[in-house]
Amino acid sequence: MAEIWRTSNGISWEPVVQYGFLRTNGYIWRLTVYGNKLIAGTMNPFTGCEIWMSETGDFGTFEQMNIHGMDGAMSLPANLGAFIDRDDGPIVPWADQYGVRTVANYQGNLIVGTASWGDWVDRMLSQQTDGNWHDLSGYVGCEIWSTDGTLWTPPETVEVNKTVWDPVAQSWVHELEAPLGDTVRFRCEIKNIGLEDLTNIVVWDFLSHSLEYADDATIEPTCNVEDVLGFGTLLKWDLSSYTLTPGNSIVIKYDANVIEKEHKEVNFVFARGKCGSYWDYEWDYAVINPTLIPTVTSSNVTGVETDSFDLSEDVYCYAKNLPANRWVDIYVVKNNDTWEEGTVLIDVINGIETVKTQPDRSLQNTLIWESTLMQGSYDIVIDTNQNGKWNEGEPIDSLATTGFDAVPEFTTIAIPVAAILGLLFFFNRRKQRK
Ligand SMILES: [Ca+2]
Ligand SMILES: [Ca+2]
Ligand SMILES: [Ca+2]
Repeated sequence: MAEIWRTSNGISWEPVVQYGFLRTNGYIWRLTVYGNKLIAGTMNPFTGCEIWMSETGDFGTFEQMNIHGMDGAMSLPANLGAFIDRDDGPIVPWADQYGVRTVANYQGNLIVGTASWGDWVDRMLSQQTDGNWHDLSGYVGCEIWSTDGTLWTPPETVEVNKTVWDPVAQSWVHELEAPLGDTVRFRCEIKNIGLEDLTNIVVWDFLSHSLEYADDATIEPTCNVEDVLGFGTLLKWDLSSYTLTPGNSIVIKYDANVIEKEHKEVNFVFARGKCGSYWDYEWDYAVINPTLIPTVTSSNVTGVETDSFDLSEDVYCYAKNLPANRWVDIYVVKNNDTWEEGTVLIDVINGIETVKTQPDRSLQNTLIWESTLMQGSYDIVIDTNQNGKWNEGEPIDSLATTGFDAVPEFTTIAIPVAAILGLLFFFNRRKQRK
């Protein structure tokens, strides 16, 4: 995000603005002096240009003096695909005035000329989409604004909070580790913290492609679900039938399945509304970290990891990091060290165990094979999605080695060995007698 630095000798520099004023300001597009104030005009294609001023130029002294996008207007209906030269994807409202393009100090007034991008997108898309003219420029164009420099403070209107349910901590959190195959529950709260009614509310929630919407949101009307060019899913709730009085909230909860595990996922929610005559927006995000690796471990009756069992022993197993509160099937299969996606599971004792995982994602010590065992080498598989096949991410004890061995007991091997030793002893004695 954009920064402003200053120096008094051209050698040593210090920052006076960092992180784009903590908003989505990508450029400081214009700097000027007006009165005794330092004025910074930004480019902010997401929510509209901003103008900040400081009377000293010191770090932390800048204050916003305009409404984002000059009047908060976000009426440009742009396809998300426009960002990658395509004319598809969900339509999102974009800031009409995205940048402070030029400034002048004229007759005591600060004059600002803005930039708008409808025409640019039209021309870009026209080239890329067989001359199709989308007429975004028909909605908006650049503007000139003038101010006497009175500081304008944006009112507080919307507050957005996005969290995800942590089944272990039993609380709503902003970041969660979740295993592949898990179902996570999101909560989006949109609160009116302003002094007037909040209307025209629209909520956009972006799920990246590692997450799959479970179509169970706790609000009416249902959301519009759109694919975002293979990057994920955009859930859009048009809540214009709601009027949110000051201090009140709308809460949307919904489930999503974790279907990929490669990336840390940042899931955004944006809410826009009109408070009195002022259009405002706010956003928040929750992070899903699909890094917990599920495991299953062969164990004995006391829950101690065991890899070798007498034929007269019972075999147990325990597991960790499974999807919470989920019915799963446990298979004991012949040892396999070259597992492939979709391998059919054949239980050696024809009696799979179907059990429910704990809220903390564990599976307590569970009896999976009652004696007498058959001699051999085995794997234990937890079929998390109960489809009778092994799927990527389902735990195995163990993938590339033997899960556990069932071996004859000491007494049954001991007798033949003692007999052989006895015979050798017998023959030796006979030899000596000769
Ligand atoms: Ca194996
Ligand atoms: Ca499976
Ligand atoms: Ca084992």
